Amino acid sequence: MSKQWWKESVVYQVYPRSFNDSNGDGIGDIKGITEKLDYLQELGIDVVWLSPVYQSPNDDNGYDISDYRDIMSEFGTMEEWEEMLDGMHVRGIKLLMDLVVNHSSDEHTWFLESRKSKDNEYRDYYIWRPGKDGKAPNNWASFFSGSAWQNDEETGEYYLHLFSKKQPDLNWENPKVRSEIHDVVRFWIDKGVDGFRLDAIDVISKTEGLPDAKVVNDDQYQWGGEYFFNGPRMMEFLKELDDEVFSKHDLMTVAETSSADIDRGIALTNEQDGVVNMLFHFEHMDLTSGPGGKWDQKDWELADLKRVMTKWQNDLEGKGWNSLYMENHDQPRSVSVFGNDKEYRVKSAKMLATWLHMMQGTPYIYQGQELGMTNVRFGSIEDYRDVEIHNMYKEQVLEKEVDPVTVMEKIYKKGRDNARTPMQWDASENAGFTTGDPWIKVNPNYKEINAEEALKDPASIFYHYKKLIELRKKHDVIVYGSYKLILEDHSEIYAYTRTLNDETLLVISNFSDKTPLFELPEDIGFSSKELLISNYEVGEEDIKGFKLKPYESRVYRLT
Ligand code: ISL
Ligand code: CA
Repeated sequence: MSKQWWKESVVYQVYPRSFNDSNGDGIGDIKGITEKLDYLQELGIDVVWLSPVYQSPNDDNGYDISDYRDIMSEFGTMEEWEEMLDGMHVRGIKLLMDLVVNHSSDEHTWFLESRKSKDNEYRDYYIWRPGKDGKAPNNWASFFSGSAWQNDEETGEYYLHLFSKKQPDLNWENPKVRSEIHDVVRFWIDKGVDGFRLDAIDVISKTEGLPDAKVVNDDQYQWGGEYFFNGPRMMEFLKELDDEVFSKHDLMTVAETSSADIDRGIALTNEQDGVVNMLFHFEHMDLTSGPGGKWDQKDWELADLKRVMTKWQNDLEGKGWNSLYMENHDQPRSVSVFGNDKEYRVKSAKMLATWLHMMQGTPYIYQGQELGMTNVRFGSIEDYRDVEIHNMYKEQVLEKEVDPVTVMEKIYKKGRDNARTPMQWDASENAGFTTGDPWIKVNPNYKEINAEEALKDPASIFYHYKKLIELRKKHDVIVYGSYKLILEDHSEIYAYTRTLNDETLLVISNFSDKTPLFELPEDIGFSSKELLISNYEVGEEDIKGFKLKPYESRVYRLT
């Protein structure tokens, strides 16, 4: 397996709106990030993935871009962005920008032109169709509820928007659009960025004719995924982007692909003719969703988590590369879903961190994950800010007359604002995030859970992450070792090994508040053992068989 810096790195995701507000307007900003670079350096991360900071009307918090070459006024200026980048580079931290090019904002000049007339030179930058029998051109549902089509008065035609109606899909079939996108990427490479995260990149190519989705229930709009996920020209478009731009530089690239299966993962990331370095698949995140999507919720099972993670570990080995993540700005807090955010919050957050970081792939930490930040339950829908949450709430409560209490419970479980409450810096008002009114409320638990406390406490989750990152730099086996699941059928313990030459890591995690017995499989032989990290005090124990404490995790290095 080839050695690469991006395999050896740990990435930290910053969601700028919620990270740190430097000027008291209640909105996190670029200067706010620069102020916290020492904090990131202390943690030891190698790369920052910065969610979008481009000019945007913020219908979807920057994922609706109105100018790809300018910084959002609320976030600061290009000079401040350059200072931030310099501040990162001086500290040995690299920067990934978010590339959101499946769609733009409807306030982008391309779209303002495009909507003007059917023969405008920008018309074909977007996907316009006449209506059918006074209705939308097809029955596709948007990711964010309702129809994926919006009728536009100017010309009477509809435009496609897989996300919000302020996020019209760009028409990648048009070579001019693709070359504009290449230019945007070059612009940021010239400014010195080190890579990109490719937003929703598995929906850029739509099936010709945009066929109606299969009708599976009596909803007005239906899921058309089979006609826009992994569309016929997706790999060709990405290959072109790689050939023309990415491959000419030493970049790190990661594809966000909510639909990817193993074959797609290999096609995207293999080192021969792949198009990106690694991908975010969603299979483990989807364990809490039923067939009806994210609002059709169910409980996850450890057996399924083992099956999914193990499949990606084994099947990508030597053929592609994993991103390891349990959180981001679209997902609820991992300690609230996969751990225990009450009595065992600290223990289970450390266990999850260890369990994830010891796998094969590049680990991602989402801001606040290193503090064990938790989900939030705001009392009123008015306290929520996310367009996805509001669209769903309106559809369910106003149109389908579902009981609002039921809908709020769904939001508490999976709403994206769980991850978007302000970063908890200290115990002062608004968690030290802002001196003004925060754009979204702070999680009320900030007095207990915050960075200042964490930095004072050698046993904090923060220092546990720091140690995991340090271990990664010391032991090649953590980066390059091959994975093997052990104790496959155990209902509480998730254990695996990583092996490189004559070194084996033994990673044992208890995913329960019980005290199950760990029994070492007989075929794991060793002459000496070294405990690399744990979340409880561990004595000189015989590891052939021992009882684990609630959410205990340990990593041994066996030689
Ligand atoms: O998180 C989801 C829904 O809750 C996913 O379906 C998500 O919308 C999808 O993975 C694409 O996400 C990305 O693009 C969106 C943006 O809203 C997300 O924040 C971003 O991560 C549109 O740009
Ligand atoms: Ca601000």
